[in-house]
Amino acid sequence: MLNEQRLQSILPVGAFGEVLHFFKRIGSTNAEALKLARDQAVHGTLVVADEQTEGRGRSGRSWSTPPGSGVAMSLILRPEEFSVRQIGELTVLGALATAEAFERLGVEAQIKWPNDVLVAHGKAAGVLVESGWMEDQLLYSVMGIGINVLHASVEKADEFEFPATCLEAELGRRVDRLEVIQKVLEALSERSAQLGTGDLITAWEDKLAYKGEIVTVQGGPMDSTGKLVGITEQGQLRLQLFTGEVLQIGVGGQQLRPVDRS
Ligand code: BT5
Repeated sequence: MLNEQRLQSILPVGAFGEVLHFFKRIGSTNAEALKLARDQAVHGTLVVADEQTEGRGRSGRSWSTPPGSGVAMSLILRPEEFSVRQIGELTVLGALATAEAFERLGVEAQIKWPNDVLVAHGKAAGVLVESGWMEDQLLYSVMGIGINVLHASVEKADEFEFPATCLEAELGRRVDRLEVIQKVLEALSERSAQLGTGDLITAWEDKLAYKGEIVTVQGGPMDSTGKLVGITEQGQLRLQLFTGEVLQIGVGGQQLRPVDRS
């Protein structure tokens, strides 16, 4: 069971979760965190919900968090506490920390550029970073992480655009969502010290799914197909087209798909 009291028992983890807002049911933890950030909530404020009714993915897509089965968490991050070189680095941090938390729980995880955490080729988690700006000045960011923990979290998997899985299916045992949150926060805490250094990108690239394979990136200015050769220091995808040219694609709302896994 996930509740405020149990969550408080593991918080804070490093700089995260000194302030907690827990909801049994909410529209979107990211929407709530953005509202709190506008109202001056402090760096590291954590919003967690047992169920989301309007969970958000990127580019207007949705994220499903049925009750009692998944993790929906959002962290408020203030730029004065972080040396973020590029806003895209926060997506890197979120996906990497989630993948590392999964490994500490006992499953191998890969990152499908830019924001999905895959286990056994199925999507088990997604990251959504949203920010508040004043003109070109970054005021705050919210890092939202959605994780499929128990079987019920993927009961609507037929409706998803990409195969989905959950930790319970891959570990073959029930998993305590509190433990998942704790492990993610620990990994975030460790890895956030590496923001602005190349270390984060190197670790991310080691876990990159489909490296050396042919993939399609859809949803940018145009769809592009080519060999996934890696990522740049800024977290852009390096895609080698059939002409030999290497494209660098910045983190946005795109969707990456393998073309042929045979
Ligand atoms: C994401 O978007 O993967 C980002 C998901 C972020 C969710 C967290 S939960 C806490 C916080 N509060 C929010 O409101 N959001 C964040 P994207 O890459 O655009 O993928 C969205 C697509 O994933 C959808 O169009 C579905 O096809 C699929 N999908 C939806 N729910 C899923 C689930 N539980 N597991 C796997 N795939 C899912």
